[in-house]
Amino acid sequence: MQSRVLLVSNRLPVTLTNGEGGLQVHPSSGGLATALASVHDAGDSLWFGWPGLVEGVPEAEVARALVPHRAVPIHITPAEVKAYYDGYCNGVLWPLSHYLLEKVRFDDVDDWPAYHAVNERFADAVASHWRPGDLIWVHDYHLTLLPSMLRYRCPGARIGFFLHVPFPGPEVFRILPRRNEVLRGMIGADVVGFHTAGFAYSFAYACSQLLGLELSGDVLSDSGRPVRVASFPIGIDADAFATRAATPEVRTRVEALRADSQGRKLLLSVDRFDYTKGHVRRILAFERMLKLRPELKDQLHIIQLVVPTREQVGAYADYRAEVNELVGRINGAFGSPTRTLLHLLHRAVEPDELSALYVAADVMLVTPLRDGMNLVAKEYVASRVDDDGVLVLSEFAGAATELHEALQINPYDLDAFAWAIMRAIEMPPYEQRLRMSGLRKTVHSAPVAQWAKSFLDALEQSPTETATSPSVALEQAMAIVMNAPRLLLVLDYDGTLVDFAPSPRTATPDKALLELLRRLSARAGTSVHVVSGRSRDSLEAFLGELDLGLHAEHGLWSRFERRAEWRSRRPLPPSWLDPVRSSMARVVQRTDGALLEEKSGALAFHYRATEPQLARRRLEELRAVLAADPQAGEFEVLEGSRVLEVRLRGVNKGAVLPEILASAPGATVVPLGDDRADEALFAALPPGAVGVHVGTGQSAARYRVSGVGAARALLKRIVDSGPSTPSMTSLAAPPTIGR
Ligand code: GDG
Repeated sequence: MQSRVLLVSNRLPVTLTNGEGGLQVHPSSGGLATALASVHDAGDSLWFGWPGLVEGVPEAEVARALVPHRAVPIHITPAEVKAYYDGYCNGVLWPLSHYLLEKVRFDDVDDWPAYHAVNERFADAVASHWRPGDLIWVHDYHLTLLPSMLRYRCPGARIGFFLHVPFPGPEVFRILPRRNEVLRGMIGADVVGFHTAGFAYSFAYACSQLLGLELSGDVLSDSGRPVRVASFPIGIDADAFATRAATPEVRTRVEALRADSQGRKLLLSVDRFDYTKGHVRRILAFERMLKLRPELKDQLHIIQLVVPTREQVGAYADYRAEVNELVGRINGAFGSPTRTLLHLLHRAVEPDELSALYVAADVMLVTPLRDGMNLVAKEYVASRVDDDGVLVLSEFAGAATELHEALQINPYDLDAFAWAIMRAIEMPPYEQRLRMSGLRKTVHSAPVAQWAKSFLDALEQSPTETATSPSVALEQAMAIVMNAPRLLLVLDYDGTLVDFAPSPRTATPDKALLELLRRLSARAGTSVHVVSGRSRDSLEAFLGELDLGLHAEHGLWSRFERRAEWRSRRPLPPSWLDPVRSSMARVVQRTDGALLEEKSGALAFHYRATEPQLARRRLEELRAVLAADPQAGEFEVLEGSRVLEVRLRGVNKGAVLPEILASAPGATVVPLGDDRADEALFAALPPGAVGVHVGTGQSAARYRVSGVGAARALLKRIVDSGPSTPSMTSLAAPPTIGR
């Protein structure tokens, strides 16, 4: 691997504090920091992230202190820590990803703007260091918007995104009010990685259902730009854990721990004090077990190491209180004045101490309610150099997809959970060996360095996008556009002026859009045309009262002025329409959520609301039927965003352009479009035209903006640069209903 890597995560691998001895640098703890260390230590990389709150130290000094660590600080204000980190990251995205919906705080109005602003700050910093050829690797749920923000800033960049937490099932993800923004942010990457194939599938499904993207194999198509979605299960440095487990320092600590346990079996758990980690269900399972087998209380010593985490987030304080109360209850009921049954150690420990705990534990309980992977499970296994010990593992940890020889449990099923703990305590040595040797093989076979390498290899092999001009170039073009004596705006409708809606019929123009178009068409020297795949009726109903040129069915029909007659470019109806309509109608009838749109020279099979697997099967069927049609030579099949359209051969947006250009000679042409259908328009543009692609997809357009909001903002600037017109209130699109 030759390229320089720009690593980006919320936290830097080192944290700074400003104490009595001046600025101090400490290593950050946690799975992500350890995992990426193998890439960072290997050489040519820079790491961008938050160094922690270092108040009272000039930013330049902080930056200087981080230079030896090849780290670039991104500063976050105390107010942002509250709204971005505690609020949106850990009050919304974290509980939602772990299916704990009652913990999600949806209504804090400051959280989302802060999340967006911090992502923008990261984007500016990374973009200012990026050089062509660099790989950018963005990590985790704190930075979901960053890949797309970088795609606008760094033309042709290779961008990877890895999510360390679960991607929830699509029905859970749909609850998130900003779901589309988050998905659009992530698909700005070339490779989007997850710990399991299940998470990858849920993400692809959500993109398909909510954004209308097509999935083929493990590649999503963002208007033709491939986005690879795949699983890259993270590993650990198993050799390092095995080596540490055998050192004399660790062995001495193990002896001490065993002496403390006084011949009782040691049951261990190690987790951040986080409600996803399942402490409550685990303690309830102990209680259930001890009620079933009270004699076990004298044979066990239970240690739960709970590492302090996110102490300022409200939901965590309630959780800590609940756990403490349960611990009191169980020790009260089953402990004795001389021996504590369950020890809750509320602190972080040194690596040697952690290793000693792993080695001393007869049974390890890793039982989260949900977990992206869970490295603790793997670390315990790697530390069991004698092939003994038993791992009890929640089936809801990503690690469960790899660690088959663990005793897997459902933490919600208390009875089965309690029985599994008993089975672990009493497991004969030969079965322990059998299981543990299998587990160790798995953990040693996929070290963490290999995880990083396979992700970066996939990223390096991803096709590079043709470099698109960044926002600076668009600004220069806008200066020309705004000063041009004559302007010709050629606008697509769906996906450009309005957002994707559950049904094409519901994507009606809102008041702000109608006002924007009215003012654009009234601007001196400006002609506005809308070229859409929609039918005449639909365009007439949506935009008929405005002074626009309208072009329906990709330019098959045109109406150059308000109330003028529509004229068709070809004789209609085409001969193939009836038989093809019958074949398509038969498929639609058997496809939940699909609908057939009929136009004069085209038929469109819309499947925005169809379950993606079903849609894929029906599309295969439909393609085969159409290819075998005796009149196939007369029509062409075009696939767009969740739509397959059959239409007259040779009708496309590029074919209508010459006539539109002839209606405004000498004008500067500004076309805007988001879809594959708009590429025919971009390909046919005269020199000097300012083609603007809307979104992150692949495009021949020279410029791009991020989405419908940005497209409208650009049009508003054009309006405002013309002779003065009454001011508008808001141009923001209202939230789309349903999807
Ligand atoms: C996220 C995802 C995913 C813990 N206590 C101490 C300590 N640790 C270390 C462990 C382990 C790491 O922290 C925890 O990693 P996990 O994977 O268990 O959990 P999260 O922090 O929630 O991590 C998770 C991970 O990202 C990686 O992608 O697996 O699903 O939630 O390495 O050893 N280390 C020390 N003292 C402690 O007291 N030194």
